[in-house]
Amino acid sequence: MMKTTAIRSRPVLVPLEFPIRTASGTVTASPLVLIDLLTDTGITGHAYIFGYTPLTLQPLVALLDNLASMVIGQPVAPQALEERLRKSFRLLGYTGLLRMALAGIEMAAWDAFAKQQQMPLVRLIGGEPRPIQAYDSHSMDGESLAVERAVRSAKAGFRGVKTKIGYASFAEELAVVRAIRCAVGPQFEIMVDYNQALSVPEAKARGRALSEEGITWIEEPTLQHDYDGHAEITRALTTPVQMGENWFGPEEMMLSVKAGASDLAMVDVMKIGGVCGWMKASAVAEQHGLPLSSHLFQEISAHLLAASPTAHRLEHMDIAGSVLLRGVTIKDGFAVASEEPGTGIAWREDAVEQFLVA
Ligand code: SMN
Ligand code: MG
Repeated sequence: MMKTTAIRSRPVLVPLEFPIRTASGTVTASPLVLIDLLTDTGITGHAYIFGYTPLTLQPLVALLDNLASMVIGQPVAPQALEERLRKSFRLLGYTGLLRMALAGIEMAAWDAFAKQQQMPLVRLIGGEPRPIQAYDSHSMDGESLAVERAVRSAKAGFRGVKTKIGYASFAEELAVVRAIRCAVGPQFEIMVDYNQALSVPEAKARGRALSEEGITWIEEPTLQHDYDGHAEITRALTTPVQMGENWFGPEEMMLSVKAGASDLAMVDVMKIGGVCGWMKASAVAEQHGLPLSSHLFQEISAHLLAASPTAHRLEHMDIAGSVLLRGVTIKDGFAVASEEPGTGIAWREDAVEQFLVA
């Protein structure tokens, strides 16, 4: 059985074509930790985690360096590894930066294991590679840039875009939505994302006022941990409510689903706890009839959605492309997972060197 010999974690600050501007803050450059899981066969598993702010990079690297001792010398059996690591931290609690770091190790282990089995991840977990409809995910861009980006996405073959709202006035965001609709036509999907910015009453008011705009989903209208508040908004609106990117683990997804917080589910493979966490979340989504979409991490999410029975939409937001040799393939608005062994994640070492954070 292949065994881990080392874990290498490198913090990088990767340029973004556009800042990720949201109603709850802006990410101007992408803070990533690139993780390599080295093995005694010469195979190396690769994964990255997203730190949201540069402030988390050094703590995540320090945490990963400390966690390495729990993995080195152990077989690269990703499910057993994830279970053992998860159970080791029951007293501390398995959330926050710890869960993010452990998910990074787990995803790198799955990449190494899939390479050893000479299979793309989707096949290793029993799925069939299949195209997943994607949407191009934009920011709180203001009317003219929002329209410019939507038109560019449509020309690139996407069949939908997400625009972030939560502007000071509802009139502003209605103007943005209507300007996009005017530019892309009635068949194009428009999703909106409030990034937790509204109170429940304001979310109900604005959501109702958007009800005739043909919006595909309204995302995180209120605070992400307020499952009852989301449920009240979901009950009040006709437009589907989307949430889930901030669920730390399937356990938080279960609490949200039990509260009836949303009509749709979107899972962040890092926060949900890696591939194992995703597969449990996928089962919950199927049991509760929730269409399942991804949050960030488009390369590995293309594999995981292809193996998810209620797969809905892949979020296309390129937070790591500058340091990757290959990105996810988008054909006619559909994402296709790489057919090469593993997850398809590999570093452009020259770029890694350039963006490394000291
Ligand atoms: C989002 C939030 C924070 C960083 C990247 C993206 C956003 C999304 O909520 O859904 O893409
Ligand atoms: Mg979001």
